Amino acid sequence: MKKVVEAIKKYRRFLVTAHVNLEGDSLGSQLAMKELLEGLGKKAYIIDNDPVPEHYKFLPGAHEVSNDLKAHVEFDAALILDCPTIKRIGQVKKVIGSKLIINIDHHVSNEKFGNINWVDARASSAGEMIYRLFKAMNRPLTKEAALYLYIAILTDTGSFNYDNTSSVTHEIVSELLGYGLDPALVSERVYERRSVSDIKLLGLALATLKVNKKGDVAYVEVTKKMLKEANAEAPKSEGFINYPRSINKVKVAILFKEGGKHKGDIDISFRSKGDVDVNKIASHFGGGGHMKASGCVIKGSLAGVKKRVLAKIEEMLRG
Ligand SMILES: [Mn+2]
Repeated sequence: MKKVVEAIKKYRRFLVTAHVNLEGDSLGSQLAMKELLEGLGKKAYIIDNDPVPEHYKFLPGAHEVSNDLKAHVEFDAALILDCPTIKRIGQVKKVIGSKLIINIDHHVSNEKFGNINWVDARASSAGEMIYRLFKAMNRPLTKEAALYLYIAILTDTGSFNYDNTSSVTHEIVSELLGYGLDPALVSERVYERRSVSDIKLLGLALATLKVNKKGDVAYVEVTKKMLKEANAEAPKSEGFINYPRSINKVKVAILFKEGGKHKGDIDISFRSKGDVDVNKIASHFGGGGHMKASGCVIKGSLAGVKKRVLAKIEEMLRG
């Protein structure tokens, strides 16, 4: 962290980015980082591979996120947030080129790809790390920054339900709420602005639920056909995996998803309950994440990919 603070003091212009498929933590931590940099009189440009999801467009800084990968921005260093691997920033890598990279992340699988790496797997979220950066640099929070950090922590802790939630998390959140945030309103904006087709897609996905013989592995799938049927443009399946995970005795939940950006890719998410390390499973297939939440992408047919993944999980569970 000391090196990050030094670099922020030293340089003047920063490109800020995060992983593809923006969500609460990647978006919130980037916007808060921009507030911090601008408060210090620095220039900050947020460039991401993917657009701001519809339900986050209410954030005051949402319009400051650019997807212009050909933008000619002058910057001295790139701040990469919430990314375990450099690959996860997608096409933004081309914009960064050979510039200095500062990697700030809380994924246990982080590959330390930066020139400066601040990785803290005990942090609940990248947002929590940016909060600590404000404190380390003696910078006051703004109401906007408090909102961004609150959303980052709220979403990455599963609304303070996952075991990355601690008394420290609540202390930070208590301070953030002191800036006049309205938690009920934030929750409604973040979680209750789904479209009818989102819910139809959830119904179709839940109908595919399967559980293994032992009853400790449960999985659902989202296919291209379902996307059409639900009239869903993109596979918006945030939160679907919580349903198989919520089943009694299930230790590993999986979501298999077709219809991602690259043809022939199956996107896979893993969640675990208890002491199964799903980061290990995802890492085996070239992905990564956290002990209880991870993901990977495998090329192949849905049936073939499912077979491979399920066999690996059985092997890991049964040794
Ligand atoms: Mn995160």
